Amino acid sequence: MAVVDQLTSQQAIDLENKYGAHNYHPLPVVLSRGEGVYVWDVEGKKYYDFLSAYSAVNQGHCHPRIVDAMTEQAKTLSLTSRAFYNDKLGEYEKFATETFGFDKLLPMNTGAEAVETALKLCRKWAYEVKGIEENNAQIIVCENNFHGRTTTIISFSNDPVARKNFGPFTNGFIKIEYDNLNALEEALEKNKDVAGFLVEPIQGEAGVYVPSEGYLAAAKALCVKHNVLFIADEVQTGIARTGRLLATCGNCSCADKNCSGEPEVKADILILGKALSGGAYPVSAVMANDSIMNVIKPGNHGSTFGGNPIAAAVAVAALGVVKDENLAENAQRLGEIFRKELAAFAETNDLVNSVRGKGLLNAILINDTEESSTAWDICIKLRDNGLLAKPTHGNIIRFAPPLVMNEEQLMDCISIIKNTISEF
Ligand code: IF1
Repeated sequence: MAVVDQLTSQQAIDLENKYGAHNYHPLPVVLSRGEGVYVWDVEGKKYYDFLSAYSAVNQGHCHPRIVDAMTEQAKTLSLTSRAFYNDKLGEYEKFATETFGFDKLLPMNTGAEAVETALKLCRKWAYEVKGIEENNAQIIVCENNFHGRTTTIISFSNDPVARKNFGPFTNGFIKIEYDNLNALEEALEKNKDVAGFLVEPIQGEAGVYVPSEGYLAAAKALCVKHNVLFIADEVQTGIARTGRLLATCGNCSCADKNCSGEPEVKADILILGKALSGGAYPVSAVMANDSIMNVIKPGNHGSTFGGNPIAAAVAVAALGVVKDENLAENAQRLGEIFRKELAAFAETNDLVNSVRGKGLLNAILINDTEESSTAWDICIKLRDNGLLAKPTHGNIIRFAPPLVMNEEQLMDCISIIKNTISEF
């Protein structure tokens, strides 16, 4: 059988199982096309995508403006490496730093690489600006974090599945409870060598765990007091997902009237990935002001593909879509409808305990144990009914559709979700 023939779902699954490493356990659906909020499987069945590739496809699948920018640039110049300048990178860096309110940007490709970059930047700043003695810098992280898969990043994960038999690990991290200001204050007061505090504004993998109101602002204030860098991993929460351009608002240009936000939360080091490209291409970035970013000198850090012309053109288009289509506002408005509807449903349904989230990053808690297969079974039924979502742990289902969804589509999805769960 030639690989170019259209495979059935089962054939595609069999190929992956036989020839691919088994590092995932995908929901059994084989997708071959996407447009906006929809994806289609190889048999032509249409689904609402409620994962958005873990919030990478905020702008919707195959957004024409992003695809055009990518194909145009691919035909013109794809990669120069950073051994030479290219005519797209500077333009992108200007646009992105102005959008998010930072002096400088360091371009990378994946989220994990950007987190690594932020950690290196923070350590270097600690030694060269803050004056911590070399090799002593500590970075505070949170329990149940998810920041990626590299050896250093899993060094401070507490997920046994992600860590087991991958040691030895990297030192220099202090783990504290998330959403606990006392724990942060205590860690800062006990250790004079703290360089940074790395935090997700909402913990995604932990099950869309939204911290208490005011937590991030107070944490930032503690960091300021102790001359410690506040490092926001907005790989998942960033780029309009939570109803604002950033969950740590910064120079928010989301034009959102509800953006009382917590503007004083602005990160010292901001980490973006995923939706920075609208899911079209791996693009990640670290942003900071000069007093921090200028510790990085030629040769200190880099990447063959980081800042390549396609990535730059794609990111400019992807950020343009977020602005011009008011995706932050839309996520804010639809998110409120989604949570209101599902909270009301939870009142009447024994299987759904509660709904939580911000903007269009939401999750429902299923009334069963983490070891149960209930959430998985519901996701299979949702698939049959035309909506794709993935459980996180055994009893949480994450709902994160593309932000280009309209209200009518959302109401359609809400009835699919309610009807499916009612069938159980
Ligand atoms: C996988 C979760 C989501 C991230 C934050 C950095 C990264 C991620 C806050 C690394 C990546 C992903 C990767 C994906 C599963 C996933 C995930 F369930 F694990 F938590 F999105 F919800 N910081 N998140 O969420 O970015 O290197 O992957 O580009 O399979 O590992 P990356």
